[in-house]
Amino acid sequence: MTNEMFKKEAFKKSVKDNVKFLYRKTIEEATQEQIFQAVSYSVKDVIIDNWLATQKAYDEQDPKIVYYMSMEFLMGRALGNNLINLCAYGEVKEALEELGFDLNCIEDQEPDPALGNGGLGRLAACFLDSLATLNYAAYGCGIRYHYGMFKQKIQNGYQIEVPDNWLKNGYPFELRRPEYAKEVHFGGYVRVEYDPEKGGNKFIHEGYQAVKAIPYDMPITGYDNDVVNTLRIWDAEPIVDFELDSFDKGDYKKAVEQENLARNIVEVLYPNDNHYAGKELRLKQQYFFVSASLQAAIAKYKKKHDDIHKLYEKVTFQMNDTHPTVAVAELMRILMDEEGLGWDEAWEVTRKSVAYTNHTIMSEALEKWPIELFSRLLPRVYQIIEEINRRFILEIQAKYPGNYEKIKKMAIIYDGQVKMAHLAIAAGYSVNGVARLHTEILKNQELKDFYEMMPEKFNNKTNGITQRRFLLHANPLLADWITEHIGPDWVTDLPQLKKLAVYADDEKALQEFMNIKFKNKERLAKYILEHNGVEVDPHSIFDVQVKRLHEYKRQLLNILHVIYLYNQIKMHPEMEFYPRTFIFGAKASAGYATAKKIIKLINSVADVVNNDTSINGKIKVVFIENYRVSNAEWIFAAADVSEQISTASKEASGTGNMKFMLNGAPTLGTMDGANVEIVEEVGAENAFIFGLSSDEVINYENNGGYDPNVIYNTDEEIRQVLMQLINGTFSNDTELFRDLYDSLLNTKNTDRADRYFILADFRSYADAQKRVEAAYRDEKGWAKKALLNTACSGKFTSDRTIQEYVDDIWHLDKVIVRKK
Ligand code: 26Q
Repeated sequence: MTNEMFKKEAFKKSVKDNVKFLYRKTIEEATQEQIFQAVSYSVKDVIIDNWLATQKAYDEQDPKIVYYMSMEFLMGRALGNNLINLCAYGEVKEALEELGFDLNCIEDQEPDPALGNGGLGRLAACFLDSLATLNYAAYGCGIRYHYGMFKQKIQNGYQIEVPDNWLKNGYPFELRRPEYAKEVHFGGYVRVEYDPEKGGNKFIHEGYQAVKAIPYDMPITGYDNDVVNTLRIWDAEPIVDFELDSFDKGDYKKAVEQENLARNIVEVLYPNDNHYAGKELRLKQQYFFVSASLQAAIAKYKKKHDDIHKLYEKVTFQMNDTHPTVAVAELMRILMDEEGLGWDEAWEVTRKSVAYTNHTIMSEALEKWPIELFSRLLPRVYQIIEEINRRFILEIQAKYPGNYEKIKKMAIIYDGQVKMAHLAIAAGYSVNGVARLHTEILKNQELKDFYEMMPEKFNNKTNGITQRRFLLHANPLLADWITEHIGPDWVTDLPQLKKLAVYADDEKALQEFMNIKFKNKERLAKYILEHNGVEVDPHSIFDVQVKRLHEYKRQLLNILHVIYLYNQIKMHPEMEFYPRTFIFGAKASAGYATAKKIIKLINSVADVVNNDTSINGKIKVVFIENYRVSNAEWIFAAADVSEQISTASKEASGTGNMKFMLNGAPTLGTMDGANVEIVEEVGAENAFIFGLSSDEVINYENNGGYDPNVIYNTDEEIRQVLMQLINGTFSNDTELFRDLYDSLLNTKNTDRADRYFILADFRSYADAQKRVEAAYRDEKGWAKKALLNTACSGKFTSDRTIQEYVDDIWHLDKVIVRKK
C-alpha cells in the first residue's frame, strides 16, 4: 500500500462519486463498462499526482531523456497493470468486492489497446514499463491510430478482420494536450534563396500541405517507485480555415485536401508484421509522428538549455527498427533550417543523438522507398538525404578506393530507392540486434560491409519482457507461490528466481508448482469452452504456439505434425499416446494469402480430429480466436510446452519464448533467436531442441543443395501427410490446400521449394515431440524441468535489457521521485 487513495473506504467513495458525476447513476444502476470507467478515473486520480511529481523531479534534476521512437506500442490493458505497479491490486480488488464487483470482470471491460502488430510493438511496451521502474526519464513517441490491430473472427475456419474501434467509449488513461500541438508539412517544393545575414543559401519550403499534430499522453507507472513516465501518441487534426496562412485563406480545395490528409494519416495501423509495404500513407505516418516528436523534444530541451549544439548531452533518440529513420534527416532539417546551424554542426549533433535497433533479417521486411515518392512527399527532407548519401559515399571511397561494389551495396540511395537501414546505420551512433545470434548474423552476413567499416557502432541487446505484466498480473497463483518461497524482490530483480532452484528436487514444492499449472490450465480450458465451444482436458499436455502467423515461424510444420500423429493413432490404436491439446493463436496480415490459408488448414484439421471419436480424444486442436495481449496472459500461464520452431536464422529474437519460460513451460524449439540463450540459461536437458542450425540454413540458402522432393520420395509417412492436403481428408475441395502443398514441393510460385525447410526439419521435430511425451510421462522429472525453466528465466527481464541500453548506449541518470 503506497497511496492514501487506496485506503479502501476512500477508494470506494471515489468510485461512487465518479459513477455519479460521469453517468448520474448509482453504483447499482451502472453497467460494468461504466464501473470500469469510474474505477479507471479513480486510479488515474492517484496516477496524476505521481505524474506531476515525476515531471517536477525531472525539471529539477534535469536528467538525460531517452525518446523511444516507435510506429508501434502494443500496450495491452492499462487498469490491471497500473494497479499492479501502484501496489494497489489487492486493496482495490477487495474494495470492489465490497461494492459487489469482481475486479477481473471490470478489467475485462477495458478495450485492449493494440497499437502494434506483435513482437516489436510489445517490446516497446515492456521497455516503457522497465524504464519507469528503473527510474529513468523516458518518453515513448508514437501514433494514436484510431483503429489498432484488427479483431480476428473465425468464420467457417477462415480469418475475418473486424475493425477495432478502441476509442469508441473514450479511453480513460489518456490525456489530450492541445497546448503542445505541432505542425507537420507535406509536399510542396523547396526554394533556394541567398541569405546575406548567413552568408549562404537559405532553403524555403513552400506550397506544402499542413496538418496539426495533437499529442495525447498516457501515463506509464513504474513499479512501487512513484515514477510516472509518458507515452506520447500523436493524433492529426486539420488546420481550420482561420489558421491558414494568409496566402492560402479562402483556398477551398486546399482546405478540403488538408482535412482529408489529417483524417487519413492516423486512421489505422498497417497490420503487416515483418513485411514491408511501400505505401505512401505509411511514409506519411512515419514522417508525421517523427516530425512532431522531434519538434516537441527540441522545444522541451530549449526551455532549459540555450546551446543546441549540446542537444545530445540531454537527449537521445532510439529508433525502433527503420520505421522512424526519417528522424535522421528531419533532425538535420530542424537544426539547419530552423535553428540556423551549418551542415557540419548539425551533422555532429545528429550523429550523436540517434541510435538504431534492427529487428529482422527477413529481406522482405527491409524498408526501401522509391525516390519519386519520397522526394514528392518530403522534398526538403529528401534533399538532405541526398547530401547525407553524397558524403557517405565519399567516406566509403576514402576507405575503399576504387571499390565500386561497396558503393553499390552500401549507398543510402541506389537503384532509384532510399534504403532506410543504410541511412540509420550511416547516421546512428549505435546499431544493435536483439539477441546474440541475431547480432552475429547481422555482423557476419546481412550488414557485413557496414560492420567492417564501422565495427564500433555494433552491439547486441538481447530482448526481455516485463515480469510485472507476464507473471505478477498474468499468473497470480504462481506469483504468490514464488513470493512465499523466496520473498518479493523478484518483482524488480528477476534473477532472484534462481533461488527457486533449491526446490528442484523437493517433492512438495514440485507438487505445488504443478498444481498451480493445473489450475491455470483449468482457467484456460474454461476460456476455450466459452470462446471456442471446444472442450479440452486440463490433464492433457497443453502444447502451445501463439504468435503472428508467418511462414518462417512455421505454424505449418506444427499442424503437419499433428496430422502425422493423427495418422499414427488411427493406424495403431493400441499405441501408447499421452493426450495432447495443440493450441494455436495467430493473426495473419490481411493481405497475406498463404498465412490465411494456414489458419484455414489448422481449423480444418481441428474439425476432423476433434470430431473423430475413434481416437478417444487423444488429440485436440484449438485455434484461439483473436490472440492479443489480454488473452496471451492466460495462455502463457497455462502452457506446458512452448513451441518456438522458426527456421533457424529467421526469428531475430522472439519474446513469447521468454514469457512461456517465465511461467514454467519448457521450450520445444530450434536454435534460433533468443532460444539459444534460453537453452544456455536452463540447460539443454530442460529444453527440446531440434532442426537445422542457422549456419546450415544459411549455407543451403547461399549454395543450394536442399531438395524437399528427396524427402517426399523416400519418407512414406511424410508423403502421406502431404497427400492428405490434396486428397480431401481435410476439405471436400481438394484444391483448397493445393498452394500449401505446392509451396513445399515445387518452385511454381517461388524461386525455391520449401523455403522454410519444413520437410528438412520434420523428422527431427517429430523426434523432439517424442522426447516431450516421454519426459511428460515422468511426472516428477517434468515438474523439475518446468520449475527450472521459471528459476532460470531471470536473464530475460526487460529490466536487464534496459539497463544494458542505459550502460552501453543511452547513458541516462537515475531520477528519484519524492512526493510533497
Ligand atoms: C514495415 C513497412 C511497412 C509496413 C509495415 C512494416 C513492418 C511492421 C512491423 C515491418 C516489421 C514489423 C515488425 C517486426 C517485428 O515485430 N519483429 C520482431 O521483433 C521482435 C522484438 O525485437 C523480435 O523478438 C522478433 O523476433 C521479430 O520478428
